This record gives sequence, structure tokens and C-alpha cells, in this order.
Amino acid sequence: MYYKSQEGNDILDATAGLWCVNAGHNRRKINEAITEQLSVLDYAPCFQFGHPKAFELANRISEIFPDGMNHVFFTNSGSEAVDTTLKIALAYHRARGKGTKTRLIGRERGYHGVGFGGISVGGMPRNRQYFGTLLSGVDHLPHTFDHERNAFSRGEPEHGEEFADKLEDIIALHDASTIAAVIVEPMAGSTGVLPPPKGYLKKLRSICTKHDILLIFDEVITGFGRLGTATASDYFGVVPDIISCAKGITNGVIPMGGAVVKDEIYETMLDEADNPIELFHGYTYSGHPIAAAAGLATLEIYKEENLFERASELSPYMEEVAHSLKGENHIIDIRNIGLVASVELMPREGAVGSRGYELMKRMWDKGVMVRFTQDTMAVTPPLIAERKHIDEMFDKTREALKEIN
Ligand code: PXG
Repeated sequence: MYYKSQEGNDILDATAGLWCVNAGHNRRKINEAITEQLSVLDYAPCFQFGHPKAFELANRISEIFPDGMNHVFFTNSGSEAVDTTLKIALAYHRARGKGTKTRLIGRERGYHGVGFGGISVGGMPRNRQYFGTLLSGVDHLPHTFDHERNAFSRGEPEHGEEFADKLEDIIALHDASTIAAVIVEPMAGSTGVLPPPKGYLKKLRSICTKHDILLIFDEVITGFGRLGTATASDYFGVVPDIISCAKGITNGVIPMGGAVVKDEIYETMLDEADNPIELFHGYTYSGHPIAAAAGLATLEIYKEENLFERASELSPYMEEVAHSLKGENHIIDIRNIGLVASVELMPREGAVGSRGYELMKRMWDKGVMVRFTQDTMAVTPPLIAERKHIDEMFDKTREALKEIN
């Protein structure tokens, strides 16, 4: 649960690194699996060839991902995973004779990594504005954040299901025959922890189904236990057509990601695409043996230690402790879902982010590492966290809040 600072102080990791070290740091089982794999098979290509560990890992992932999603395309990061999902969506429609379905629909305040695909469908202005015109044929749903109606919500906010209706407007504008896929984070993480309003994801699902549009969940953050279930799809009871994942897949120890698809997509590609290559896409390090070994060991730890259930059990406690900060200086909202809690501060006049940054530094000095997006703090501890750790995270937040103006 702890880092050591350069000065030798213990720093409680309240962010699981960057939402990825779900089993906590320095796990012997993962370290040993990596070491052993190095002397068994250090590298082998997954172009035209394969090796057992990549298949084993794909099988383990499909066991815990939603039913009927039994095929994984491995990548080396969440950004690559996202771009892979978008490319699969286009290629799939083309393979089934619907090559006009090429538009991609993202969402404001969405984060999908930093590839050109990801920033095009993403909704973070600063991540887009320096990089030209991006992909063409992209449109965006409105974000679901509604401070006025939903401040201090616990779990899924009550209001906002109707934000999903905007998808019907977008479809009316462009026509469903031109739209390939909708991509959203089931819970928007990086832009300030925005749990979906009740009923919202179900509605997106049914609109997509009605119009033959693929629904992609970007589960780079939520995959592998963050909400107390293997996937957010599981948590919300909504099954998309494609899921991107990364981060917790290897506990953050070795870079890896994946695009997990419904069987129907895989089978269509196999049947219809140019033999013998189903998808003209892939990375030198796709399914890297060392990453696959790390992934297998990581999934074993999650299972042996029941870490997803454990996160689920700890989550009501973290909710209580987080919301107990209500009324402290500067706080304008507190949100939580699964093992994620977020505290939003009133920005300083003309200096958005400066209050958050100062609080982050204060907390570091007090021995707790948290993550800030502008003035919104995210607490996303490793799933092995105990109540005492949660107490420490929020006690230090309370103390630090009293010290800043
Ligand atoms: N999709 C989502 C939903 C993510 O959260 C990515 C894609 C990209 O993954 P890679 O592995 O290419 O970075 C992410 C990444 C933060 C923070 O502070 C979150 C991410 C990255 C950096 C910072 O919230 N998530």
C-alpha cells in the first residue's frame, strides 16, 4: 500500500499508481511469474504465430468478462486498446457489407487515451486542441455531469437518464447507416469521476441495439475490480459489444491492454475478412509473453484473494468516510462508486486547478498520494486497502483542507 519517497518517507498509495496497481505493490507472485517467463520464452511474435501464455490469458479474461465475449486482441496500453476497438468496429461493419457505417460517437468529458482515435472520440479539450483536425466523422454525446441536480450523490446519481436520448438526435442527424459505434467510459474516470446516472447506460444500450450500432465500453479504469466486479458491465448489468481494458490486467507491472469482443464480431471477421488475415492490425508486442505471464499471475491473485468482492465490501465504508467530509472548506461535491471516491473543490477565481494542486502537494507531505484533475481529487486505492488506510486517506484530506486557502 505504500511507496517510499526520495526522502525515505512512507507514502500511502491512494491512487493504485494510476488506477492500475489493483493488487497492491511488489506482489511476489507476479514478480516470480515474470522472472520465470524470461527464461522460458522472452519474446515470440503473435503475427501468424502464437504462444500458449497469450491464449491462456485470453481464456482467463473471457472467463471473468461478460458471457459471449470470448476473444481478446492484445495491445500494450489503454490508448492502443481503444484505437483497436474503433478499428474493429469499422472493419466489422465493412466485413458484413455495411461499409457505410464509419462514424464514431464519443462523449464530452470522455477520456480514451492519447492516440488519434482516442482523442478524436474523447472529450477533453486540452487533449485535442493542439493536434489538428483529428479523425473526421466523429460526433459527441453530451456529458452526464449535472451538479445542480446530483451534487453529493452516493453511487449512481438519480437524475440524467435522459442524457442518453441525445443519441437519438445524433442518429437522426447523421442516419444510423453512417454510424459504426458509440464509445463511452461506463464511469468517466479521468475527467473527475462521473458515475453514470441511473438507467443511462441501459438506455444507450437499447438505442444502439435498435439502430445496429456497436456499443463500446472503455473499461481501462473500471476493468479488473475497480467497482467491486470484474467489469463495470457486470456492475451496471449492461453488456456492450466491445470492451477496451488495460491497467489492472497486469497490475500495472508490465504494459498491456486488450480489446475484448463479442463472439459474433470475431466470427464475422473470420468468415468474411481476407484470408488468412482477419484484421490488418497488430503490434510487435501484442500478447508479449512477459506481459501475458504477468497478467496470468495478476488474475490468479485477484481470484485467490477475492479482491473484487473485497473491494465491493469496502466500498460502503469508503462512501461513508468520503461523504463525512461534506461541509469542510472549499468542497462543492463528493461522489463515489465502487472503490472510487472523489472530492471536488471550488476552483480559485481565475486559477482553475491551483487549489487542487496545492492540496495534492500538502497531502504528499503528509504521506498520502492522491490524484487531482484540476480541482477534483480522485481516491482509487489498491483493492487490498483496509479500513485504516481509508481513514488515513480522508483524515489527511481533512487536515490538508484546513491548511489551504
Ligand atoms: N481509456 C481510459 C478510460 C483511461 O482511463 C486510457 C484509455 C489510456 O490508457 P493508457 O494506458 O494508454 O494511458 C485511460 C488512461 C488519471 C489518468 O489521472 C488516467 C489515465 C491515464 C493517465 C491519468 O485519471 N487513464
